[in-house]
Parts: sequence; structure tokens; C-alpha cells
Amino acid sequence: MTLFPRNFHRAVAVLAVSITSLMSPAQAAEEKVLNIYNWSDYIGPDTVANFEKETGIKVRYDNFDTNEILHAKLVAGKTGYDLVVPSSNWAKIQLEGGLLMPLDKSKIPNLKNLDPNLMKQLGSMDPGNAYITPWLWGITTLGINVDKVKAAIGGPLPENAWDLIFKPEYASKLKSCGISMLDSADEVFPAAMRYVGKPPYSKNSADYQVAADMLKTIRPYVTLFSSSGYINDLAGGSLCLSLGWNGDINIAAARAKEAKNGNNIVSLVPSTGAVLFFDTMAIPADAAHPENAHKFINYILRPEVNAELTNKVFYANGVPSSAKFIKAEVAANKTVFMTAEDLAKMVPPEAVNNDIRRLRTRLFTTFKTGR
Ligand code: SPD
Repeated sequence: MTLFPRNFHRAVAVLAVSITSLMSPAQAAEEKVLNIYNWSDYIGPDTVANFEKETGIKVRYDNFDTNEILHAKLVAGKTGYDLVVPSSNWAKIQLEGGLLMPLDKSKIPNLKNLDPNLMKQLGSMDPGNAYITPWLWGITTLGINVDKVKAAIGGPLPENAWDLIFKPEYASKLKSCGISMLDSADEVFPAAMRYVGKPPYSKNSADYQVAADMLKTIRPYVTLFSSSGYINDLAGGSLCLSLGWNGDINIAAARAKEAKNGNNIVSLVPSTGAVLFFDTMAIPADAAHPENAHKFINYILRPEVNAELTNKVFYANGVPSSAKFIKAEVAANKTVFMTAEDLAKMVPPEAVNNDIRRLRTRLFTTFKTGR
């Protein structure tokens, strides 16, 4: 027995053909355009150009610096972007809110290249890995100018590296050589919460006040809030301590080395741990060019293309077979590819609800303005 009348399937097929014939050519075959919104300093020098050459698709590539900025755009809708790169814990909120489009996995054969362990981690935010695929991942940590920091504190580095920024005794000494922090509540609070012994993504609003009280004590010593410009400032020596991301800090180290300016920049892997992040590719629900976005995702997941990202921006990636294309000095860098022992100390990200996000933002603004 069938639930459908005898000619039902034929009628559907005829209807589909007629609808297609009514479509404009742009709808039938997507126009050759792709609008990408990604973090700054987060791509290889030829990644976009090679994709354009190969596919004839013209890419418009814009940058953001914080998850908050990307999220606000997605919530407002009509972003004009076809591919965005939220961190996994933000993507969870976005996909649950209907802001992202489910992936058509048949169009991304290179999904087979992805590390199953990483996909399992992403699955905790995106059940079934239905919406997001990895871009790069790393930790939110501290970058130091080793010589300047040692000279300013007048002795060895503290056992808990986080004391450098969160303990007034150290931060007060480092103010003169420049301290920066990421300009985002989403980055500063998880680190500060861990430091004061609270869960980094606590659901208890009182915990955030404890972190805010600690932050208030070190506010006079923070000379800059920056989520991208700090790379050059660290490289150039106008900052000696930055709360930033491990890859960015390694970019600063590479720039200083290239400039031969004597600044020895190191990305720390704190023995007391840090917070992990996983940045991911996603397609906004209202994207105008989803076909092209799928093509770009598939391209990025090629081992040699993925390796180009890591080689340039010093973050770990999700394609194990890219290893043979990674430069030896990058592969050997334990602040990019952490040891299993170090990795075990790191804390995975969690999503926080609207109320906590609002509270964090309010407390962060108070912290920044020094009230
Ligand atoms: N320079 C780009 C670095 C991107 C880092 N994304 C981190 C998000 C952590 N929540």
C-alpha cells in the first residue's frame, strides 16, 4: 500500500522542472561570488587567491576581532556573508537560534580528512556535526617579551604565569613596559574566572562579581585593550605582556625575529592551564551563495590548504594529514602543537546563556572604564 496517489511522484517531478525553468540563471547556477567574514590575521597569504583562481569565484573577505561582533551581526540578520567563523561555543547558540544553515555533507567530501576526536569535541556544541567544521584551534594565553618582563619584575617568572597579569604585585611592575588584554568579555572573563577559582563559564552570576573584583585591582596597570593590533605592538616592543591567543603571539614572535629587533616574544603554555577555543566555518541561514560556501569549506579541508593556514598563523588545525605539509619549525613548536600532557590541563569552551553574556559584558565595560 502507498500513502501517495498513483501519479504523485511524477507530478512532483514535473512541478520541480517547471519551478527550475522559472528561476533566474543566477538562482539556478549561483553567481560566482563568495562573501567571507573571518577573524583578522587568520589565513594564509595565497589561500583566497588560489581558491579564486581555481574556481573563478570572486571572494570578498572581511575581518572581525571578537565573537561578540560576529554574533551581533548574525542576530541582526542580512549580514551579506556566505561563510563566517564563530568559535564553537558561540556557534552552538547560533545554530540553536536558527541563524546557521545545516551543511550539505554530500558537497564536502573532504570532511573525511577531519580528526574524529576534534569532531567529537565539536559535536558537544553541534550534535551530529551538522552545522560547523573546524577552521583552527588554540588557547587564550599570555604572550611575553621575555627580557623586558624579567627585567621589570626583577627576578624569575612566577610559577603560575597568570600571576603576571592578574596579581597587582607583578602587573604594577609591568605597566611601564606595556600590558594589553583582548578587548572582549568573552576572552577576559573565562581566564579571570579560572584565576579566582571559579568555573570559567559559570552559570552562577555571583561568581562573575568575584572575577570582576579581582580585575578591578589590576585595571590601573592595563595599558591597552586590543584583539588584533597587539600583535604588532608585542613584536615591536611597545608591549611586554599580552593576554591574547597563542597563534597571534607566535605571529608577533615571528615578526620580531624577522625584524631582528631583539624582542624575544614567547607564547606561554601555562602549567596551571588555560581555556581552549575551536573556531569553525559556518554558513549563515540567509546566505545568498551557499553553494560557493560549501566549495570553500571543501577546499579549506584539503591537507595542503589546511597546512598553509597553520604555517602562516601558528594555530593547530583539524586535518591530521596536513602534517606532511607543515614546516618543520612549526611542527616542532609546542605552543602550536601542545603535548598531550599540556593539552590535558586545558579547559574546553562552553556556551553561556544570554543573561550571563549580558552580565559579563556589563562587568567588562565597568572594568575597562575603570569605574
Ligand atoms: N587572529 C585571530 C585569532 C582568532 C582567535 N579566535 C579565538 C576565539 C576564542 N574565543
